[in-house]
Amino acid sequence: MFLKKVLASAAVIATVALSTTSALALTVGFSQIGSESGWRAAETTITLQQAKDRGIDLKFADAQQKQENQIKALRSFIAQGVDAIFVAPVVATGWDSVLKEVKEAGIPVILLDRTIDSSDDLYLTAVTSDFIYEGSVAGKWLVDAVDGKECSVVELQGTTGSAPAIERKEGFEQGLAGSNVSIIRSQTADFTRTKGKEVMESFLKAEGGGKNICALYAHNDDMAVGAIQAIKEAGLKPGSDILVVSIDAVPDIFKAMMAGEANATVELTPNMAGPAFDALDAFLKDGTLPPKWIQSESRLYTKDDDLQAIYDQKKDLGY
Ligand code: GZL
Repeated sequence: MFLKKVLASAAVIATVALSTTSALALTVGFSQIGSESGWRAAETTITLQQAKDRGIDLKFADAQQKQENQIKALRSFIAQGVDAIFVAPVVATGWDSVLKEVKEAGIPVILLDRTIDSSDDLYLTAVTSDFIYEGSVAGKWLVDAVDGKECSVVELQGTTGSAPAIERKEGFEQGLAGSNVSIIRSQTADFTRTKGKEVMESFLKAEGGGKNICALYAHNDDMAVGAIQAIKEAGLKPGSDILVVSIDAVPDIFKAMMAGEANATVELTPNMAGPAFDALDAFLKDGTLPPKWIQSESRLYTKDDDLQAIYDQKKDLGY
């Protein structure tokens, strides 16, 4: 009888301790843009896994590419009393009002993979790449690839009004400066494969079936992969008749490069959550303020790299 009583009370103590621990588990609201690209699918997978590994209760909200849904999600996170908010802002403007509400609620905000035009006192830090640098790497690669010759480029832009679309365009133009490479057509395809194919079809039609087009620059690999399909359907060889350079370094662009259908990509890590959670931990633990920008690496991959090995390393990351 005595032993039973001891075991019962030990079970009670353990339950209380566990519930107390889980009650102390951090709760983070994550407003994700959507799943418009393979890269973003990987970012979501990695963020969910990072939260799980760290024992964090992650409240996930998919905005289906709409800013109003993100703003609603942020207000819901305030109402839920989360400890912190991560947001991947679909566009760069229109955040001041809701971020002031979040600040008044005393909830730290971390931006993932995109920046905003708001004052940086409205967020703890932004974990992103340097979009201008990415664009300039792509532009310089193309200038080298055509070796001084004239080259007419068509450009597939990312989501209109998003920081990566604005700055990858700016960086690419900087990379072309002083060369004989010029952009003859430029239009958004919203970072998706479907629209990348559609817009590339319109470019091909408008440019003599593509014979006037020397190269394609796409702000992400997904639009490039869609455009590659359109180039092939027009009877041309992507990667040779029309050079292809893009950004993200997702597995499918390595498949295209191995098939000779794409030429270069600039890597964007999908693991923005790791540095974000680390910065949040330090801030909540002892008030350590992170830099306002935590920059992720950007490196160029071309046919000179071990494409199969890189594909094998990336293919299981949730793209
Ligand atoms: C860039 C990120 C972009 C990716 C695209 O940091 O916001 O959004 O390059 C994605 O693939 O749609």
